[in-house]
Amino acid sequence: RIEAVLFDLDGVLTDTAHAHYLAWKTLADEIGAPFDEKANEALKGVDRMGSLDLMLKKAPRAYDAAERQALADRKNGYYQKLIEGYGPQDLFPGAREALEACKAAGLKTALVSASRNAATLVQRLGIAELFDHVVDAGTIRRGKPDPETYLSAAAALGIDPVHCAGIEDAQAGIAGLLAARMYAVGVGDPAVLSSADAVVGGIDGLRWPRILSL
Ligand code: G16
Ligand code: MG
Repeated sequence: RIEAVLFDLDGVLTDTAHAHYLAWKTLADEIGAPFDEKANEALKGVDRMGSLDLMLKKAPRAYDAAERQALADRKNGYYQKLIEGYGPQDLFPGAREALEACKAAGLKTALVSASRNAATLVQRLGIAELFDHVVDAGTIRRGKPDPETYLSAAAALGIDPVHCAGIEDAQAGIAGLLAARMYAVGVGDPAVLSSADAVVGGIDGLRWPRILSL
């Protein structure tokens, strides 16, 4: 029985996944590293420094720790510029309704984003009050695909992980949910998210009575 639903942010509730891609793409072009949307799939859900390391794999030269920190900060600057004007209009269709349906059904909800910008974003999107818990990405030692993000949310909600479902758009997220022994719902391309327990095209495609009866 599902008692809590854990929502990823980027790519599930709003289209920041594309903003992250554009920010990485700008940085990659500046340093001459080949990077495209296909390569970006592996970065989805992965924390900032982990994403940087993946992007730098094809960079023309190596970067030391101080340089990598500066590159990560630069990417975050580009990203923050892109999300400056975000508001409720940037929620995916059905996102608020999905959260409200969970609350109406008596389920607990949590935000399980790997993003250090997540708390700011949910405020701007006007959905902060619909979460019982928001994971602080800054306190997570091992990010997705490690299960820590999801297990910390379950602990904060006081719900056994096996009674949690999670909704994710990233391969790393589905892997993390399964490692946490949670029910994994993928949002996006079934070919990319093949290990998920169920896949829907978008958050508006989630049939809530079905999810609730799992
Ligand atoms: C998101 C994105 C990732 C991003 C990460 C860290 O995770 O999917 O691409 O690298 O957050 O973001 P920031 O640089 O803002 O801390 P999620 O878990 O919401 O999909
Ligand atoms: Mg995501």
